[in-house]
Amino acid sequence: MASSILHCGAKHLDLSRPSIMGIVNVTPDSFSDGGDLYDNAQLDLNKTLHVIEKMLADGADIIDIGGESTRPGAAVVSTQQELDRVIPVLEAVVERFDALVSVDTSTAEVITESSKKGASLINDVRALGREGALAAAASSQLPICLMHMQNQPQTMQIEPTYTDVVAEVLAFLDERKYICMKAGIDSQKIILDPGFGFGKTLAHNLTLFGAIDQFVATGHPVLVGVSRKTMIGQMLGLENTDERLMGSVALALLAAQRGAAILRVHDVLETRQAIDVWKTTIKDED
Ligand code: 8Y4
Repeated sequence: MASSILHCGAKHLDLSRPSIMGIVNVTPDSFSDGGDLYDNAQLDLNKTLHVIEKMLADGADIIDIGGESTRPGAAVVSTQQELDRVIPVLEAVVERFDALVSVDTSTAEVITESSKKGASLINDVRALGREGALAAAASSQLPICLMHMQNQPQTMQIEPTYTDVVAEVLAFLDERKYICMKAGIDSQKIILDPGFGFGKTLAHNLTLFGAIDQFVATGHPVLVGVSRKTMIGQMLGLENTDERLMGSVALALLAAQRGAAILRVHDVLETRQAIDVWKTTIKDED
């Protein structure tokens, strides 16, 4: 069984109920919601803090700040650019709010600097595969989310291929977890994520979604990120990301019911309400 408290530096996360991670993209070129925090290619820090304040009021447990877009075709960011985007927002949030901040990064320097500036968690779509990231994460002593991706963001959606998608994703995460533990990362601080949409067809995503219980059975907290993704567009025949709210909330709720510990979402209020009505119906069964 996963422990019900995740220690995140000076703070902690209660895992006895599903946690909501609100997405904050500090990139001018993000797929779904990037850019709206920008004015003339300049991040509006005040607007960003208002968005975050609302997410926290709406019931977010964690704020996930990312400075690199992983959309296929998105511009490559330098380490300095990523630091310049993420660190000021992290510092401002830590100063103003008593919130858990997760930093969505694969870059060693960003991991190290974020941990010094009060980040509570590292979220890496490359599962600490980049040069120096493993050592940086180990030194930070923060919890780390290891996500599965086939190939690289630029090429991952060209022709995703698996013999057994569930077995391969589980094996990849198990190997990355073992490498983390050898590097000195506490097993209790490892969060696993199948990586919906990262080098996967709709069929792969659906098979993985149906196997969430197998990820939960590892005993690690499981993070699920499906919010507004293409898989929902494909299921419902919706091109526009802003039409994917209901599908996103439904899938998040299903993931939580299947044991997902952390839901990474754009729409915090709606997801919180869905989770809360579900929890109310099972209160007496606890
Ligand atoms: C519309 C909306 C279309 C969003 C595409 C997207 C995950 C993640 C992302 C995830 C973890 C995204 C940083 C992709 N997804 N981190 N990050 N798990 N741990 N695309 O599933 O949201 S970014």
